[in-house]
Amino acid sequence: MEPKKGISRRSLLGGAALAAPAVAGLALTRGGESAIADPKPGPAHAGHAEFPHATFAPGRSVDHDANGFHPTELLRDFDYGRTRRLASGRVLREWEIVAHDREIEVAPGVKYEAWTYNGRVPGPTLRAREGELLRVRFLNASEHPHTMHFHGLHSALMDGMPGIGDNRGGGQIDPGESFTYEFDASPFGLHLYHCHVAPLAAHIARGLYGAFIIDPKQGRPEADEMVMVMNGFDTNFDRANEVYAVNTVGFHYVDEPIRVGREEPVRIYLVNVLEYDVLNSFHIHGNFFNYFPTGTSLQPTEFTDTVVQGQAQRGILELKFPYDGDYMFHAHVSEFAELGWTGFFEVS
Ligand SMILES: [Cu+2]
Repeated sequence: MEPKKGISRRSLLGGAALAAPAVAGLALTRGGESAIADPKPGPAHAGHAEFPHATFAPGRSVDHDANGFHPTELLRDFDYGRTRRLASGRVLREWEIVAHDREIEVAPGVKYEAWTYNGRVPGPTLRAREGELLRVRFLNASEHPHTMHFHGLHSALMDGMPGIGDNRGGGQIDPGESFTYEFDASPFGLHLYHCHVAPLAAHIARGLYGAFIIDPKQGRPEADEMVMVMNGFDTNFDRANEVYAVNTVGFHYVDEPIRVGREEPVRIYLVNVLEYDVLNSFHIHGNFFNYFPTGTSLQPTEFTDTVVQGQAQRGILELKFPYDGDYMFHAHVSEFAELGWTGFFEVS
């Protein structure tokens, strides 16, 4: 299908994102119209924009305030909800999630008509502890029908599937409707939630997803914890992504490297929600990590520097950085890396 707008995956891959960031904006144009970058060269940018692989638009960043969320803050932002103890002694944990339609900027100058949970993409990282009772009140303030489909153990009525439980208020949640999902926090591990209304690819790709962490009863060892949701954006709706990222904004962690301490334990909750591509991956430079697939065992299965995930696969990475310096992390699908899925750790 012919792209509707001036940006295409092919034109981006042939452009400055790969090889010529000094020509600010020029190679990112197609048919003479500016696609992503402003042709005005910007001021020298903080972070790593000077690296030759760099960024979509040197000197420019997205308007995080307008987006209403910031990928650097979102990285370590865990939503524990509200808790109270039931008469049985069990902890009840509750959240309120509202679906909104909202335009977001996924690369400098590239706007995307997203559908969001609580106004952000990815949605809030919901975090609970194994064995708790969880309640998620979902209000659909979008113009489209949606649901919240959680990965985990629960009854069919709580599955967020259109056609199941509609007569009891669940199933598909139409605009203006609400529903409260209730289920046990089980099993411990790293999970996710997403909308399950058809066409599914479109509802997920628009931004309706988030990470869902269930901590084991005994917890995990102290660490600098962060969430990385690997995603992408089909900005011209041709069922191929133009922008790839972790936590939505392409090259954000190149512009603002993730600061970590040398020899400090780091734990990454890595989730792949990417639509329209079969596989995604994570690779780190100059280091190795222990990998816990789905986080459902406390024993790692692999000590590696690269992991591959299909859609909805996820896993926990634990590592330490033994040396100071800047360490790249990126998809080891080179094409994704060159379209935004690249970042840096800054170790000191
Ligand atoms: Cu939806």
